[in-house]
Parts: sequence; structure tokens; C-alpha cells
Amino acid sequence: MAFELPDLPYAHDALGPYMSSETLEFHHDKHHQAYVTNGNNILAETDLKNESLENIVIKSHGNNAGLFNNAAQHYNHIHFWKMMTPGGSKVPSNLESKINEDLGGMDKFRADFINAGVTQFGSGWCWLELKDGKLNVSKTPNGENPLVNGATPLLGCDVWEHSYYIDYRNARPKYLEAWFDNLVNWEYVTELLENSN
Ligand code: MN3
Repeated sequence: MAFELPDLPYAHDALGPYMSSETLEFHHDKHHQAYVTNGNNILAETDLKNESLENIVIKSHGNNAGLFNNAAQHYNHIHFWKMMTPGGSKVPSNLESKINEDLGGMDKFRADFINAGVTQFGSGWCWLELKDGKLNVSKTPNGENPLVNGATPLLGCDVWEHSYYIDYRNARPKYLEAWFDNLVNWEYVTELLENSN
């Protein structure tokens, strides 16, 4: 199906001071829109037009770099906007139990997730994913995401410079810490986990 830019689930200025309206105006209104526009132009030339977004991402991987890059970034950003909420949210107890069980507790998970984002060289994403029933922390370059590794993305932080340079300049670790501590919508993460079972 053709790609469409979703509205942000909050106002552009709702994530301040951790993510400014200027960042969201560029990141959502321009960068995400460009993935949608460019992706649709390439998709129209393929036989994947009637597939779901997830299938387009998986099937274009390794076959059509232009389509993959735009489709995967469209998928990543649809979820990225929903993975944030003004003021963040509490971690539901069922998610916390699974984090304790699989990742050695919230503090270790936080440190590992931030470290994955800090050590992703160049553009990319760091992730909490579900693979073979277990939670795992990972990182990917450019537009890649856990779908291409047979895993389900549950939480992804965008570490492309367009996501933080206006607000944090080159301080990627500060952005990751502020994002993890103040913006994550853990209820949405839990919803994705429950839907993947
Ligand atoms: Mn981005």
C-alpha cells in the first residue's frame, strides 16, 4: 500500500525541553515526509505495491536499496513517534518483569541501550527487540531495523544527527539519556510486546 505520513500523536512543542518543536518540524514534517514521497515514487515501479509495509521492508531488503531505505525509515518513524509521549510513562509491571528476566534489570538495560546508540558509528538506530521469545538490545546502521534479522522491534531510538543536532549538537549520549529517561512511551512498547506474542 502507498505510504502516508501519519500525524504526530502530540503537538510539535509537546516534547520540550527534551525534543524541541524545531526538531520535530524538520524531523517529522520534512525528513519523514521525504521518505514517504521518495518511497512512493519507487514503490509505484515495483510489484510490491499491494503488500503491507512490513512485507515491503522485508522483501526489498537486499533487493532494492532505494525502496528498502525509504520503506524501512517510514516504518521506523511511524513507530518512533508513538514510542514517545510527553513526560514519558511508567514501565508497566509485566514489561519490567520481562526486562528483569531477559536483560538483567532496568539499570542494565538502560546502560546497554544507551551504549548501543552511542556506539552506532554514523547514522542508525538502537533497539529493544524480541527475538525467539526473548528481549534483546541491538543496533542497526542507516534505515535497517530488527525486522530484517527476524526480530520484532519494540523500542527504537533514532541516532541520525537530524534527530538531535538542533537540541544537543554533537552530544549524542546526552540526547539518548534524556530520551530514555523522559520521553519513552513504555505503554506502547508493552503493546508491541503483547501483540507479538
Ligand atoms: Mn529520523
